[in-house]
Amino acid sequence: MKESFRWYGPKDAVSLADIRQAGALNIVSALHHVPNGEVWEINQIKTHQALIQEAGLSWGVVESVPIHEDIKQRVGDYEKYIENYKKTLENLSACGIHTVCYNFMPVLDWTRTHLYKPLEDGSTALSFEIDAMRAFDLFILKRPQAFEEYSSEAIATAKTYFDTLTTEEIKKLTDSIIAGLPGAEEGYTLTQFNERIQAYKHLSKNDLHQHLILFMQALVPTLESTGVHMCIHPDDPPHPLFGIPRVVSTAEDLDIYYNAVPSRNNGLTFCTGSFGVRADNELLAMFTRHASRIHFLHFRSTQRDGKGNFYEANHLEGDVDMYAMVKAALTEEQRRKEEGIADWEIPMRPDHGHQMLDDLNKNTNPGYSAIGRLKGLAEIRGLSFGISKMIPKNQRFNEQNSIDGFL
Ligand code: DNO
Repeated sequence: MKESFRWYGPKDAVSLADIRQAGALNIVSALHHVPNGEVWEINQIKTHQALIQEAGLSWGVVESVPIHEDIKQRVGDYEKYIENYKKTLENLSACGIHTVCYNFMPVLDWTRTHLYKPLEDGSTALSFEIDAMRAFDLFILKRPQAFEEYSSEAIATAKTYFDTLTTEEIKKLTDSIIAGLPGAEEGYTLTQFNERIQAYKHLSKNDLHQHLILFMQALVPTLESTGVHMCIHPDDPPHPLFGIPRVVSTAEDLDIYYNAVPSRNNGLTFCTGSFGVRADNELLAMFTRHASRIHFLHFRSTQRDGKGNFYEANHLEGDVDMYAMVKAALTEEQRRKEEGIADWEIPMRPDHGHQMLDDLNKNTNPGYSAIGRLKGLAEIRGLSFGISKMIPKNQRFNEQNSIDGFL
């Protein structure tokens, strides 16, 4: 796996020099200053790329070129935004960047209710608490439809939770949910957020699936001629929020998408932590089914409690079987090598580390402090090194000569 690290640009508290020391030479980054929907011009891409190259690193993956809300809803200027998107892809390709991550989550990108959940060992983690989310929806946002959508029991529990919150906690919860997490590109006030949500009132899950499919169908000729791999990121969390459907949450969602647009350039970012929040997502089966179109890996683990709550676990703990995931990734790389595919190596970044050690006193992007991600990278690197050493040199690494017998 090509070890990678996300860099948010010159304002990131984690510098390129820090990343160089982590040993991840492949940078995952974006032009966060370009407003959603606008073309990324070649000179802007080159300026950013030069900063990365000067640090002895290379910009291998874009995360993300965001999708304008008009494209998701197919309203307004969506055709213009699709044309702009194609131009951005051509420009990235002209600069030698061929892997682009994106998501199709309506209104919000990834969402957590708490950004600094204290863990027993003194570090902190991102977490998602269902009562907090419902309390926000019902009693802070006061979304008109929310009372019809939740059961009376869920409303009562959320009310009890809400009643414990101080004014400061209400503000913190609101900011965590709608102010925009790192990379989300857009943050909202309560009024703006309510308006954005209402715009989806008439869209069904099937409508959103179709909008995604139509968007990708429009892009495929550009992708195939430029060699760019677009890699959709799963919904995080992988279920609807605020009554709005999400369409990249389950194995069935992936089947709908890839059956409709089978081009290998229509790729997948396999984010173990996002898919792993659902107990009904069989990660290994999903990985194996779509292995040939996985062009980017986000490796992290989440711990769920069966009631809708989860937090970010240590990378080798929690509900994700990281051994199985690393093995599956190495197996796919082996297959690509044997097929003579030049870009056989899959970029992998350790995702969402805990805030720990010196970073506890620093102001860093939630989930993106240096030390926690460095720890995750080191653990995954070790696991990968160990697994690859156990593959007999002259043997194909596949299910038949599975290495499980060694353990
Ligand atoms: C969060 C990230 C997401 C991701 C986007 C991809 O940590 O994984 O923000 O970058 O959803 O478009």
